[in-house]
Amino acid sequence: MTALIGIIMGSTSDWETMQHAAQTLEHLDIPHEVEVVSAHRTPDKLFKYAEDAESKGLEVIIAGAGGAAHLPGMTAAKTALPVLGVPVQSKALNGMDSLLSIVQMPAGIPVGTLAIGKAGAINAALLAAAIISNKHPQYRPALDIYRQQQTDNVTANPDPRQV
Ligand code: RP5
Repeated sequence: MTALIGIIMGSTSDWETMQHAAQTLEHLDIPHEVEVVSAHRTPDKLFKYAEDAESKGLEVIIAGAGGAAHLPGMTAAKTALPVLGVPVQSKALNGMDSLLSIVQMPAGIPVGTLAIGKAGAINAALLAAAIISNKHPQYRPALDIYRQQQTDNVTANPDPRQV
């Protein structure tokens, strides 16, 4: 099935974080693709990926990167598709560098920026799922079930000492 959501990341070292986006989309049964595309090490590949994304069927791109994290912003500069940025937790600055690099886009080229690390990766997948569900309502029930299960888990375990 043609991928609707593209997950890209600046390095294989980002996979530890970005696998949570992929796992979430697998759980929701939404077709997606995963690829390492580096803004700094493979800039030509990044341009081609972003330029081809829409014509090959992608509707949302999730881009994770750490440190001087230019991948989400440069991707957004080369495609009109929605780009969701995930700041990967860097070793030196705990991801504050990644967050600020991704979130502080100049007006005109938006990147929807999520939280640092695993939470951001999961939420990027959920947000991407919500976006594509507007056009593909068959994916909406899985999102509703996901949320209901969270609610059920909390209400079924109200005493934290027993979890
Ligand atoms: C960024 O540099 C990547 O997104 C990664 O988070 C960071 C470190 O990359 P490696 O040196 O681990 O390949 O471009």
